[in-house]
Amino acid sequence: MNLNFIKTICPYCGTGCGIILQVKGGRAVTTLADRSHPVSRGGLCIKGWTAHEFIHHPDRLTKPLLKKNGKFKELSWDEAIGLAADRLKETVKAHGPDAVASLSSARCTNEENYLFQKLIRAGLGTNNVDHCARLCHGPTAAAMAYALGSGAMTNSIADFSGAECILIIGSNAAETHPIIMGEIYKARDNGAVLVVVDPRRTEVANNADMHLQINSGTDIPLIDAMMKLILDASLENREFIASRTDGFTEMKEYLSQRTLEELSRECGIPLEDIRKVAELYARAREASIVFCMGITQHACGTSNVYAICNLALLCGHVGKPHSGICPLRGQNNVQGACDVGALPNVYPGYQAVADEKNHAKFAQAWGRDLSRKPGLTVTEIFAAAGTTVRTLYTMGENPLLSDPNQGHLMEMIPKLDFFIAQDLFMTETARYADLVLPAACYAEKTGTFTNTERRIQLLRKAVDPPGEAKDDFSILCLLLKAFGLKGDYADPSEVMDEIAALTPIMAGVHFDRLGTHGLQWPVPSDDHPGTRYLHKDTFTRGKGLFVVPKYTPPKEMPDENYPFVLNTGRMFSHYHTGTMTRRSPFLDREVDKPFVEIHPADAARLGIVEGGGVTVTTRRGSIETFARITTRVMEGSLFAPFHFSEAPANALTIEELDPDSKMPELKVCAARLEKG
Ligand SMILES: Nc1nc2c(c(=O)[nH]1)N[C@H]1C(S)=C(S)[C@@H](COP(=O)(O)OP(=O)(O)OC[C@H]3O[C@@H](n4cnc5c(=O)[nH]c(N)nc54)[C@H](O)[C@@H]3O)O[C@H]1N2
Ligand SMILES: Nc1nc2c(c(=O)[nH]1)N[C@H]1C(S)=C(S)[C@@H](COP(=O)(O)OP(=O)(O)OC[C@H]3O[C@@H](n4cnc5c(=O)[nH]c(N)nc54)[C@H](O)[C@@H]3O)O[C@H]1N2
Ligand code: SF4
Ligand SMILES: [Mo]
Repeated sequence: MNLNFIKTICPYCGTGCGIILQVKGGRAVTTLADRSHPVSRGGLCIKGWTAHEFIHHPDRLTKPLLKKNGKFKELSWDEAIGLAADRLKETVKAHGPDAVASLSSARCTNEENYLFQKLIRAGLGTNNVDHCARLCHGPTAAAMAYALGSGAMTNSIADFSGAECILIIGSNAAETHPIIMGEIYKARDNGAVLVVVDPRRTEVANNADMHLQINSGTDIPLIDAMMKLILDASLENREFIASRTDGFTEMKEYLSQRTLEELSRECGIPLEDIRKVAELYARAREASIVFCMGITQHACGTSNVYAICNLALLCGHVGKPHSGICPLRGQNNVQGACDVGALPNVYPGYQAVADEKNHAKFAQAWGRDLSRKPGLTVTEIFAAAGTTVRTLYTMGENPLLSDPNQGHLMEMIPKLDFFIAQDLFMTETARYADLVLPAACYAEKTGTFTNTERRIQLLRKAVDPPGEAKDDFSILCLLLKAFGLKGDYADPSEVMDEIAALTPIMAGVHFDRLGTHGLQWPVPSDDHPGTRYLHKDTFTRGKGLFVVPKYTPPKEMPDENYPFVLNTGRMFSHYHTGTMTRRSPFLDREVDKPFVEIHPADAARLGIVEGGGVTVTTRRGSIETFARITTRVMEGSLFAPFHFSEAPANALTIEELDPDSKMPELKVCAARLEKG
């Protein structure tokens, strides 16, 4: 039997590694690493190596399904599309366009996300389109766009290896961005100092020169103290501050209001350690800050990111090679989904909906009158289910496991008049849907994904979708036609040409230019080679802006009844809600059941043994899981991954929101732990 080797992109994290799917008899049988790939260069992590394993799983959805009397029945695509379009139109007619809300997908291609938001904006007339970026780097996008003019990672992955100092704040990159971690280790091998700020002693922390084991949610006091110490030692970059920034006077005034002792006490790090790190960062010729969910998933997430930007501006560590502010984007195409407008307040290319010029431009291009009102965010959509939001359409999201306070979602989703879910599998969320549309996975389609360093890369079709499943592109084309919009695109490259024509940062992006290396936006014209790092001579907004952060301690702190701090997140071998990784035999063998990390002293006190059953309870709910006794967590702290539907961490989490970005405080709430 013939073997085919198809070069494509890993469907998991935002590193965007190059994989080669080996296809035999129409089935993807092996995944190989692509040595010619500019980022991964022949490396992959365990999830990449097994990226073929879920593709042909018998649980894949193969037919559209409609729920009748509580049971799903198959129906034809014609019926399914007709029904979806009718129900969406009826909702608009009866309750107005804003009664429809939608979630697009960071797992889907740029072209699919573009078509999705076009359908919602031009077809239905609402801006109610959002996606999981809200629960991820929403605060980053908000803060960096305001302070620097662009919400994206400023530098490239290849820049890490040349840095002299790398601060990793709230990122467990060794497990969550392992190939990028390899570049960071390269920097360390070249002599760089590696400092990790994390309440847990993660694998990254184990491999660092210094680990600041901070109290959860206190990054602003820590960074403020660093800035004060840098100023006290006159290590700030005066020339950079004078020529390239605004707001420094206000920043100094703000910093003068707190004492170093107070700040050190608050974050739990001795002043001498803070001083050492501050000096290492400020004195380095080139220094990068890497951050992720430990920074963003707090009720002061946006301010946390302002604090990071302030520190980089103070030392002039941005706008040059090997230095920068580097939010590691999470999902394979979360960068792209944001870039092409799957957000309620911006059209493709971050062009604000509220700006009259943009409104006119898109209304003309799409030939429809568009809403001027920014739409609802993920967290607001579910709060409004059954009242102002009547019909929901989700593509490639599993909010029942990924949104905070699952119990609330279970209560709200059934209040909808109609719910359409489009996924590869019958997820926990899809089970609540009225209409389920079976979608093709990454290996079954073409299009582009944009990785964390803004690199737009080609995805190539390797195998056919199972049964009657269709790629999201084809499903969206059918729906667009049902709404009288253009739906006869020959292929995704034609959609990219449309995106390019409307999106200045991607104006020069066309499929025939993407080759094996892709292109890093901004690509303002057809002959532009792409951009390795942003803000070179001037910030996208002109001057970089110091912004005084608003520190709020975590909303729910431990007390007598709930004495533990519960932290949630990820682990190496599983990915999010587990729809794909838990169907990979290899990954499932690695870790096949849920767990919670507990400090040995707490375990001893409560009589809990390694691997023993425990119950974790918060004011929202309770889960039964298994104990992992480890000094990775501090005494009085717990850590639970959210990959396991049988012990959903989000049954426990709090909905407290960051007012600036609507990010929930997923990293801190108060919990109780019991044996059994
Ligand atoms: N294996 C795997 N890889 C993934 C994913 C996955 O599900 N599995 N998901 C992808 C996605 S979408 C994302 S967004 C990224 C996320 O990647 P990461 O952000 O690296 O992952 P998390 O485990 O959510 O959290 C990172 C760290 O933040 C720390 N933290 C918690 N609270 C605080 C705090 O107050 N301050 C500081 N400084 N640190 C804190 C946690 O202890 C944790 O070690 O990973 C991507 N890669
Ligand atoms: N407690 C807690 N909760 C969290 C977090 C945390 O750290 N702690 N992190 C948050 C973060 S950063 C994120 S990014 C979110 C992630 O939240 P989600 O995006 O809801 O999680 P995923 O499991 O990635 O869900 C994606 C869905 O898309 C489907 N899918 C995959 N490929 C395709 C495709 O090509 N087409 C279609 N139609 N469907 C597809 C998958 O089967 C899956 O059901 O979770 C958030 N929730
Ligand atoms: S690092 Fe991310 S993109 Fe690379 S193989 Fe692993 S999951 Fe895939
Ligand atoms: Mo994420």
